[in-house]
Amino acid sequence: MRLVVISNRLPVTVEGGENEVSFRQSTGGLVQGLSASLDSLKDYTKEAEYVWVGWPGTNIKEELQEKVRKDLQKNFRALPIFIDENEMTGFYLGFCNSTIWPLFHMIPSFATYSDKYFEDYVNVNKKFADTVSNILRDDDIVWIHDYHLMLLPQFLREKKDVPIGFFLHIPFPPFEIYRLLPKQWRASILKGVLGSDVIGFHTYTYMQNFIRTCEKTLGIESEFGKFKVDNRIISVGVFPISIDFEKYNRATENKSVKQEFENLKNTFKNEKVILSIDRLDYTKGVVNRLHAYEQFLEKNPGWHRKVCLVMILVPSRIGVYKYQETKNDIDQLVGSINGKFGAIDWTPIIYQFKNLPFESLTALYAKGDIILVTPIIDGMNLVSKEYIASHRDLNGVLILSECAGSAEELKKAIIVSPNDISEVADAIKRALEMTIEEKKSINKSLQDYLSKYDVKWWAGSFINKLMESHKEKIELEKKKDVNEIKSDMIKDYSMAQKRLFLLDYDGTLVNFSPKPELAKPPSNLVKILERLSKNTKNDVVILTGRDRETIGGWFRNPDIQIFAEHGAYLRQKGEKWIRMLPVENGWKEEIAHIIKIYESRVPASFTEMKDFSVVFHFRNAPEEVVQQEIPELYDVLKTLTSNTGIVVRKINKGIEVKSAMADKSIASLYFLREPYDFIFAAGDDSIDEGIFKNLPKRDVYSIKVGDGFTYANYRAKNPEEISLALKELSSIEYPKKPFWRRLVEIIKR
Ligand code: GDG
Repeated sequence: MRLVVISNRLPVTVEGGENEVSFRQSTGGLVQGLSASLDSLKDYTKEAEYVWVGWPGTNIKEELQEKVRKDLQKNFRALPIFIDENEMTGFYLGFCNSTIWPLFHMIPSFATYSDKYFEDYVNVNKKFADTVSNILRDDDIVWIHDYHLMLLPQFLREKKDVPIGFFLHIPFPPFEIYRLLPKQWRASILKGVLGSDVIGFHTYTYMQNFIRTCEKTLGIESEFGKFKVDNRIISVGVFPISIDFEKYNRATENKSVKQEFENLKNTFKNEKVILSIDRLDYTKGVVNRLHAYEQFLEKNPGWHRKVCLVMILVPSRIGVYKYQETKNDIDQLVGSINGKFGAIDWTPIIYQFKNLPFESLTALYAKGDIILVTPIIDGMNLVSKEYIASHRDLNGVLILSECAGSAEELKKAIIVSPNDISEVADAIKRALEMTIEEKKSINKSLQDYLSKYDVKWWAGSFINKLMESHKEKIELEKKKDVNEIKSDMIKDYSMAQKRLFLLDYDGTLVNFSPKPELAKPPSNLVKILERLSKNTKNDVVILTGRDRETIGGWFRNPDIQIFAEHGAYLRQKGEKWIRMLPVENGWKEEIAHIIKIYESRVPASFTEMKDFSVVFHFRNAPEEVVQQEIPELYDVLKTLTSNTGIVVRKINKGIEVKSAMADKSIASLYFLREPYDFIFAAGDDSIDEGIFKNLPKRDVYSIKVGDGFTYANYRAKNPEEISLALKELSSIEYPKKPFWRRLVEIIKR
């Protein structure tokens, strides 16, 4: 097995001369994280076999491409994707960084929408799919990274069915912001990501946003972080990225880091060092941070000459206007603060706009008395984690924005609102005055956490999940059709002494029809169930959401047992209907009132009121209206009923709102208390899965009707296959009446 890592940028940058090229290791959150974790993948991939696919960071002349490809493959296990300069501009500076980046960071006013950019985005994603599919082996697993490649999972899946994971390194915005993308783009992107088997986010908030956005945009439904789309299960999970803790923690053992650290100590003999280290980006909150530092200096003249803000800004996305604008604002503000407070012998801000080598970066981390990490919004933020890890003496203070993903983990830091300038200014003072004991206790616990949940843990847990979901998929595909196991089933049935049949009705015993009342059972089906239930060894139970009058009217034979309205009513062998649940239906009118509003908007829809549920049917409504109105109604109903005993679920062409206690899977337990040595259970939708899960492991023939994920052991293509199986079972052991007996019966009539 080989891991194929795909990201927009390769971890090596190729610098192209006219006739020659040289290679340089790239920096950046993702690169740092993955490089460190690849070694730890030995557990999953033999000898950590991997290949990294991505853009080499520069436009390479066609004549040089073959040489670059060979060098990268040989020395870096990397496969380059060469992209035309014009297309790259539209893709990277355009759609990625002028549309997705601002929108996903919830700054919609910075986003631009251009058809040409989106076209480039599609084409580049296709190019990745073409190149990768050419090298993919059957036993590869693929891990795609970040917002540049959100269409790739689907494009790749269409070419080769291998396990595909996708990880988003930036936030996923709430639906209301995501919706600002033009309609076609927003659906394509979600469908693209859903081509994966596992989708990972840094935090639960991003994950929830994604799930809700998929539900509202595509009308699909999730359960326990899993989508079932077509015949695939897609798991959505939280995997907070981290750092190579050991590498940062031991950095000062390195000779040159030690030397730089000593130099810094000399330079800042009389000043406390406040650090500010980021890639140039408007999301990082640098301008606000400078205002806070300014206010701190204003409020605390006693600290003048005793502090210095060392600000490193790493050049990034040169060519995107908003970045140049942010840079201008920062330059101006630094000048103004230094001008206002500085003196011949004191510069309040030392500012560098460049990329530092790792040694200088870690020496700075180790020396910095305080670090200000105050992004307006940040997916995770690795700088905050690297600083804590690098401060081996436990003597630093992290001031961290509550809007960084890392704030969900590093709760013991001084947490601030990045827009509250006074709060940040006061936090600087508090940090400067913090006792060594307090700092040590905070940093110790943060370091303990980071050393345990490091980047290896991150990558390992993601890959683990991907492997698990792959195993699950193989199991799912292995499930046999009921026709293939019939002879075993008949044999087991014949030998059994006590048998149970748990049968869903709509979609399982009969096909769906345009109107619920038309899905009447054919007379042969009624006869089959009558024959089966007449056998004293058998308990035949229909479990349905239908009301008891309808279902009871269709199956009048008292030997057939029925749970109606999802288990709210039971008709046991030879008995009358009994109510199984207490009546507590105050909510029904309220829900019906909301549904009525949508009924008026959705032509040909209607509402069915049952004793324990309200069902909104729209099977005959025009598809475009359904797509427009139903996700909204579903969302409204779910929100209104959260934290109540009411559940909302999608059914075939409908939405059902019911008491949580009226639940077929709970009802099935009523019969499952008894020991049976043969169980036949059939169902077609997600609610029947609850029944399948309840069944014992042995002597069970559980059958899912139709495609899709299931906990059942076997599959049937349609209700006809179920009827046929039941028919065959019903004719076993049903003793043929002797001729004289039949004659007596005829005479009696
Ligand atoms: C994205 C998400 C998420 C910085 N300056 C220098 C330098 N760096 C390195 C740091 C750190 C990385 O760059 C920056 O990572 P961040 O996480 O802070 O931010 P983004 O670049 O925006 O990363 C972010 C991340 O992806 C991972 O998922 O956390 O939220 O936006 O590793 O050390 N490295 C060197 N010199 C520098 O001057 N060598």
